[in-house]
Amino acid sequence: MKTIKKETVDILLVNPSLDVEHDQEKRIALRIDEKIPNQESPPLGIGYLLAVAKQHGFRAQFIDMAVEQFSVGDLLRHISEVSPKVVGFTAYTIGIKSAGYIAREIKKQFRDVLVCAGGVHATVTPKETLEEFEGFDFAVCGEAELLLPELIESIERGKPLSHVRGVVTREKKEFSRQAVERLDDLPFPAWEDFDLADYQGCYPHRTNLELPMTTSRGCPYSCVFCVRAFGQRRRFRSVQSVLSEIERNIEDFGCESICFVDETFMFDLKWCNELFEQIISRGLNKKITWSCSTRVNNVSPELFSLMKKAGCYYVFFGLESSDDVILKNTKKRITSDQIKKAVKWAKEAGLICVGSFIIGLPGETEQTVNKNIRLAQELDLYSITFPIAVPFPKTALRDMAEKHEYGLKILSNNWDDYGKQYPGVMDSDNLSIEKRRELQKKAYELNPKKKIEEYIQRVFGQVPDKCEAAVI
Ligand code: B12
Repeated sequence: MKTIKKETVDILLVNPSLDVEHDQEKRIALRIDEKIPNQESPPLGIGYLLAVAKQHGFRAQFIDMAVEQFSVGDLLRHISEVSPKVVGFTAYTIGIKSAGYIAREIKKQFRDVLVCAGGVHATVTPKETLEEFEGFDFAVCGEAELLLPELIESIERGKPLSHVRGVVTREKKEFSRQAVERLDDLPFPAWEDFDLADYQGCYPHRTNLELPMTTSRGCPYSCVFCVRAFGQRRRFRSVQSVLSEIERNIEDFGCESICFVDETFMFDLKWCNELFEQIISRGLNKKITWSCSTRVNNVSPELFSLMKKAGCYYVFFGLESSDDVILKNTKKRITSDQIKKAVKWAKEAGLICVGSFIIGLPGETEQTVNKNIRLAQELDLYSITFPIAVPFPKTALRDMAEKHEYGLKILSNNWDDYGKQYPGVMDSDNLSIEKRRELQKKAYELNPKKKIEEYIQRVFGQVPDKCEAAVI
């Protein structure tokens, strides 16, 4: 755990937790490998915001309440010690109620401290968030790097906030979602402000330190379950900028692996080939391993081989369904045939594959889930998850459920339920929530967690060098 400094700050960023112990347990439960303390990576958006604040000479601090084991009382005490001008919460939908509750507690004690909501939930539903949670003075809609300096300055000078683009107040009628056009102009995430030992990485990456990176923002696809918080226009960084950040991560932080967390990493194959070639020619593949997620169209045996050569350790496939009709209903724009081919090629190239099938997409029946379970067994990925579909706000899936399309219906509008199995947030006429849970249990029983050494030995016939050297 990092030592939290007690000096005054301009902005205090907070990842909320109401029940620190429970959230810690949840983190532990997510672990795939028991020997790795936890498997999360530091929040990239916060890393960027801290870097921008610093670049403009502002003092910013971040508290991850679950990681730092900060109770609400601890946070209130901390606020009185560091006197921030603004406290900004970052929250996905599953965290917004905690953020809203803590915001209200802050306002009760510190009337002059402004409190705002940022992150995915506030981005897609800024007005609704302000209506639902009285503790927030305003919300920030979209990517906040470019507006952050103006926001802090306006607060310091007592200027109205409503003129800051991307800031949404209860009174403001018109606002737009902010997007950074020139990603190369952003500073690299300020990992120096984190205790990186608290974050070991997203997946079972067997290295000392994995850091997340993104090479683009926005995704042109229209999968119905996705929020597309960054919009559909894909903006991307130069290969040079990405390489410089990798080098900085190695030199400054001793980073041993990178997890590319772009919504759609493999999009422009010419760009990808250039990045991979450059990683090899600069010898970075000898210093780090990396992972990414990819769609199953847009790939080839040659591409996977090049990725492997460039140090790729594993790939995550968003498979979603084994059934072509359901894939079509989901607007995923892939086929089951492409799924089989992509996994086969990736394994042949020596890449560890992980993936997920979503239970309960439009048109799903017990038979189609069983088909997914069988395909999962056949694909024999290192790790496969079977999340039950969640109709997040402003997704096409939620629209469908609200219109009762495919017999879908929403069971709960309580955002706290959106990250839980019980009571369940959506089901359909032909697949009840109980049935969804029962099939999920069956899916995991038939596709149990695997031991990585055994898996590598069995599938690739040997333990690759990186794994032998890896610290567990
Ligand atoms: C990478 C990723 C992850 C990684 C996170 C890695 C990391 N260390 O950051 C992992 C794998 C851990 C993850 C987990 C989950 N994820 Co996820 N994830 C993503 C993904 C693909 C990219 C996120 C990212 O890195 N963005 C890059 C940074 C720069 O953006 P950012 O964090 O949003 O921050 C910017 C703005 O939001 C804003 N901002 C953020 N915070 C704040 C705070 C303030 C005060 C202000 C002013 C501004 C601000 O400014 C930032 C800089 O521009 C998104 C898709 C997307 N487009 O968001 C899904 C996404 C965020 N994930 C999603 C979900 C559902 C989950 C899970 C709940 C899945 C699950 N069932 O387990 C978990 C929850 C984990 C948790 N701890 O709560 C959903 C969220 C939907 C919703 N409405 O909540 C998304 C949108 C995908 C989707 N389905 O559409 N995820």
